[in-house]
Amino acid sequence: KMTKTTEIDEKKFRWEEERSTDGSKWRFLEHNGPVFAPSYEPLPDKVKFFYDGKHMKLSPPAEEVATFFAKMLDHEYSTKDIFRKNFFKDWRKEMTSEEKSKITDLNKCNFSQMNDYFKAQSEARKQMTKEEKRKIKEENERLLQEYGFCIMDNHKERIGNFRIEPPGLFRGRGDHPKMGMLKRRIRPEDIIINCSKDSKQPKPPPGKKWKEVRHDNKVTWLASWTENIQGSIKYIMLNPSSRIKGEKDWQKYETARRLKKCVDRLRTQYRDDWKSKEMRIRQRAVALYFIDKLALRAGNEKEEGETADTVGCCSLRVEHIQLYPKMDEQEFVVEFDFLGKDSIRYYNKIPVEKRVFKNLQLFLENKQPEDDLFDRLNTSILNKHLQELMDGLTAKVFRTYNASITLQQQLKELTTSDDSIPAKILSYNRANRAVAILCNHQRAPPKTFEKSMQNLQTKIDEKQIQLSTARKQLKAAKADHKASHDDKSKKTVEVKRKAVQRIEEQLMKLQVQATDREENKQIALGTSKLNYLDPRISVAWCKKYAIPIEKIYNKTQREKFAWAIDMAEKDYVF
Ligand SMILES: *[C@@H]1O[C@H](CO)[C@@H](O)[C@H](O)[C@H]1NC(C)=O
Ligand SMILES: *[C@@H]1O[C@H](CO)[C@@H](O)[C@H](O)[C@H]1NC(C)=O
Ligand SMILES: *[C@@H]1O[C@H](CO)[C@@H](O)[C@H](O)[C@H]1NC(C)=O
Ligand SMILES: *[C@@H]1O[C@H](CO)[C@@H](O)[C@H](O)[C@H]1NC(C)=O
Ligand SMILES: CC(=O)N[C@H]1CO[C@H](CO)[C@@H](O)[C@@H]1O
Repeated sequence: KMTKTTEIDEKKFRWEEERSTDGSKWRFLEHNGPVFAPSYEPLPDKVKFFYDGKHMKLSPPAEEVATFFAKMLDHEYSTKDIFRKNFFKDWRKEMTSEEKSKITDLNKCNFSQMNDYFKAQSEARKQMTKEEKRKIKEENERLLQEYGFCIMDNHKERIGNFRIEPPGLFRGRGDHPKMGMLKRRIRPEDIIINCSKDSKQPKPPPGKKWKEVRHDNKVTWLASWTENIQGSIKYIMLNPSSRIKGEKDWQKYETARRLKKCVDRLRTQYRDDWKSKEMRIRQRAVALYFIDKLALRAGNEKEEGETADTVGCCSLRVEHIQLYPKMDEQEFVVEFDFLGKDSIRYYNKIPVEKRVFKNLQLFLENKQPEDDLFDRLNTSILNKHLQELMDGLTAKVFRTYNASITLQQQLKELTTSDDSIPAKILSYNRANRAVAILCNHQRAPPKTFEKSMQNLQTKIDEKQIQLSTARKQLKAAKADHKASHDDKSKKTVEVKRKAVQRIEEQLMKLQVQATDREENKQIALGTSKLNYLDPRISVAWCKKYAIPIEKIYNKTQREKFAWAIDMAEKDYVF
């Protein structure tokens, strides 16, 4: 078992930053080595090889190489002179001296039983039962989990090609002069391992040794060997997509997690700044409060002016807010109404702290509706200030932080362990919706909304009729059993009871789906899911409640979040 990612400490995190300056590619590399091709299983005795018309039992090494040729009998290669010549030469090297002296002419070899045998086997594979297929899938999954990942610095990374190719006959492109040569089996003794000194080094198979173990952090290969045909060096490397793609995403959420650690300090500071003697500092502090509390955008200088009249926090104008010393039962209420990014209306009424309210009144003094609310502030000033507060901090980090922490809290609040899977997924979507509302990710109801709701309702109605029929049948069966008390009627009762149960479950699923769709009418879940929610929270939730990940992430999303899915920690806390 590998060291758990969470155990990799802060030190290694700092290495990450140093590493770019000293030319090394990594500071820590741990993996379990390659997966070797399964060893050769001799053919059953009934599968015979004939030389010059006579049966001959081959030694296992010679037989193995013979099977490579036998498998290719139907292929054009096996008729080509160079291929046959190269094969025969290499095959003879694997033979015992007795075999060598007997087998001198490839044309006298009869591989047809072997060929038939492999054809039958491949037929059988196509006819495999579900159970057999499942077993194979499980075994592949086990290998993937054990060998398919490495830890490079503080990342768990997918390895591209951790399985070593099985031996066989070299084909090459076109009329390659080496075609037909034996591509040797790669053994542990051929493998150079590259990993870090302080990692758990991969173990060679029992009784075997690696050729060498190196610790070269200037390269990203995990293992290498020299293949025998061309003499070229082969490498086991990381899956190219995982690191480059995942790293930026991962970093974004790590930054948000760093904000979590220092947000209290920032809050204390901006509250102090509300009392500053300097107007520019007060404005900055109130803007920061909005960004923190309302997940407002800073306001993108580029977008403003050019496109529609959209604003962000720094570019709010007097006309965009209304102050109410008292509204309904609440004091110091601010009403926001403006067009935000992508011309989506932002409308919100929230009570604010008294000092914020007083400051806003001050900012509004002697101003016209079209004047800037924060006349001493612009986006670059605010962003610069954020940078000073915390490395990498932007308004977006506040959104990411608030969205992720809200999802985590909501999931905890809404999920009930005894719920069915559909009910749990409804809870998940509700938690996701809470975040989308927070981020103001609204949408117009889709055009097809009414129609698809109607379709769903029809299905529900049909299911309900089906259910009442099934219940009647169950009742009748029970009555029948009461009268006769025989085994047959008892069985019928059981069958009918199961049917009722099944239909009830189906009905529940449809009803949950309808609720979900209705609640989702005007909210776009995709944006927050893709951009603001630390996927590790969702992955951990799925793990914890045994929900298949496919239920919450579709294929594209699963690819984007592969880095988080691979890490899959049940007790991950944002
Ligand atoms: C090869 O052996 C099979 C029997 O296993 C036989 O039917 C076939 O005729 C043989 N082929 C040749 C070319 O001798
Ligand atoms: C996130 O935003 C909401 C809504 O504005 C706010 O009430 C809440 O305090 C924020 N949560 C955190 C942890 O910052
Ligand atoms: C923001 O304000 C600062 C200081 O007043 C000024 O130097 C800078 O040019 C302004 N930036 C923009 C984009 O308006
Ligand atoms: C997955 O969902 C997103 C919305 O979040 C959508 O844009 C995308 O097309 C979906 N992809 C697939 C393969 O269904
Ligand atoms: C797989 C492998 O061996 N990778 C590198 C390990 O380190 C040596 C140098 O020490 C490199 O030459 C290898 O390419």
